[in-house]
Amino acid sequence: MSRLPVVVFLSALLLLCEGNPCCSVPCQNRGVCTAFGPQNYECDCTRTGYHGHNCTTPEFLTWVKISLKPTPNTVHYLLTHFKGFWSIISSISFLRDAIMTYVLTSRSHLIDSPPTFNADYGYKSWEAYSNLSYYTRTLPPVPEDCPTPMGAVGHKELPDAKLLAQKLLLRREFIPDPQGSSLMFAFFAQHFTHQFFKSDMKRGPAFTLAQGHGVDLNHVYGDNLERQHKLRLRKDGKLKYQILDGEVYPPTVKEVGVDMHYPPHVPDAHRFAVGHEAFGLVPGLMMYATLWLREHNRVSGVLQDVHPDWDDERLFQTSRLILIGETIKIVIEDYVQHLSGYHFKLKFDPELLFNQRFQYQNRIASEFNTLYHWHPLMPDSFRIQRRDYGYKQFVFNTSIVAEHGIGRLVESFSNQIAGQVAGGRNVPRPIMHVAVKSIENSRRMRYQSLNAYRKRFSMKPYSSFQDLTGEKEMSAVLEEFYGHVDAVELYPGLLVEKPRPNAIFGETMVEMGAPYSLKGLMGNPICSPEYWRPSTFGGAAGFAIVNGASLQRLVCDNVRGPCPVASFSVPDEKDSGSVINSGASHSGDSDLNPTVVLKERAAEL
Ligand code: ACD
Repeated sequence: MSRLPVVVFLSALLLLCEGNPCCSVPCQNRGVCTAFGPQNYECDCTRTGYHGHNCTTPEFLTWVKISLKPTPNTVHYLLTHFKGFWSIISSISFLRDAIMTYVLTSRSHLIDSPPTFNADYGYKSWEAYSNLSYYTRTLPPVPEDCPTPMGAVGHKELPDAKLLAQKLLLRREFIPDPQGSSLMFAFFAQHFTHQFFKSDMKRGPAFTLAQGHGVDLNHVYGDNLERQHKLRLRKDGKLKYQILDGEVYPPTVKEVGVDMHYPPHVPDAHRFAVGHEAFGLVPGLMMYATLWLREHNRVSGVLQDVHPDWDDERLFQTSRLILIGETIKIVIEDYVQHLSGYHFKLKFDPELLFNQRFQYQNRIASEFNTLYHWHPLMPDSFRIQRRDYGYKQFVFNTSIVAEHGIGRLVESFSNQIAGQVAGGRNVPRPIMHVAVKSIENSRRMRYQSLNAYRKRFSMKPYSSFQDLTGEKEMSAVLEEFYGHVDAVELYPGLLVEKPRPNAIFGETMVEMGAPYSLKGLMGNPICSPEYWRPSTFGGAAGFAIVNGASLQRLVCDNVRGPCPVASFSVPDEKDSGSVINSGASHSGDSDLNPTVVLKERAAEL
């Protein structure tokens, strides 16, 4: 687009906008707008690579870069096609390392570190930087004195949140994820993210109780020392547990005395106590909580064998670091790998960043929390060992966990397909209220529009409603509700966005989600040069546990009897129902890799 129409458009917006000239977001390319009275503003273009009144003129090097840079959709296409090519590239170690380093740096450079704004500070301040009880904000809130809720465009009032959700988000008929994500994936997402998305609703949606702002496993160990001490056995570095039917499960609330959120009808015996107060909500969460509890006690046993002289505290603390490492490894190499759909093999290797410009710190952004509301993943009902549970029977029913056992749950959840997240109209009715809340909370926090976020994350803004949804029906509803495509809100926009071909998400979810994710994972202190060495993890044995972690291994090391295939994607019809012999040696990768196991089984038959 030539620059003239942009300037004319921005000037027209400015005329419309009395009060605060920054409401129309005149500064482009991450330039910072400062108002001087109702008519004047200044754009600070420092280090943006652009100059000019509105930071719209690229410097020479920027011009070269943007001219050569492929679009995100092109890069995604290349990475999700040409399987043979990527399998060769992934097997050549220096090429794999170079590409992975580029993925990590190009993504994490999009995140401000140290963090900048929060819901109450749209300009830089020591208060916003230092107050860990807030989520940070990637884009400042829309100023209070703007003519419309989205700044200067769109209607004076936003559409009713319930009506909007009903017309655009509510599921008509279950739409399965074309990438084949399983419920094992969906519950992992829910379990894992609740350690850093933990809004303090007493104070409001802009506040968080998870002040570690990252992967600290507070959902396993509790988010404060008092809770942690109650959950610990205080012997051999272990966590408290109980034995049911010969297997380890979390202890009861009655036994340990920590607060858990259970409704009154849940009997004492079924009130399991774990790190996160809300994990009694669904059996999928309690399944993962049980797996990690078992893993913690298994790892502390391994450490104790190597260091018989270590006390309870050191065994506990070192086991926790190992579990943090295992989690990051599983998230990058199993979870993000699945989600990306890439044929390029992602790699968790902190050393890749040791000679790069990278800050080992992280602050969870409110927008990251909002975009992660992936409720369309949830099915209409939950099928466990051929029994179908509706929401009423599933929610707060922890008896399911010990009744079926962890192995059976893993098997069932790995075989049931989750829903597609983008594309609209796939939020199940029983959890629609969460989607409505998410819209309301975004408004309370004065989020900027979907298009403002697209620009912030180096995407072209959508030019029309149809450009956004890729169809006519929902785009007509959006037009009626918002009046202008630049006024579409972030969360509804993400959920109605056209999915990429055969994908779970649209472009914006990935281009925003990936930077937050990779920065959050690699910004963990255990990935820093001083921490990332065997001694941090108790020596070679502990370091090997971190470096050998996978979802399949987590399951096989912690279920009794035949080990089910544990997978973030559902198997092809012909493959379902496979088991892995947990009595087999776990020394190599191949005996725990579900694909390899399935192929080996197929060859046997
Ligand atoms: C890339 C890798 C592929 C990224 C693909 C999808 C990303 C979309 C959403 C976020 C996905 C996962 C979140 C995982 C971890 C969150 C960790 C947060 C830690 C604080 O192309 O870059």
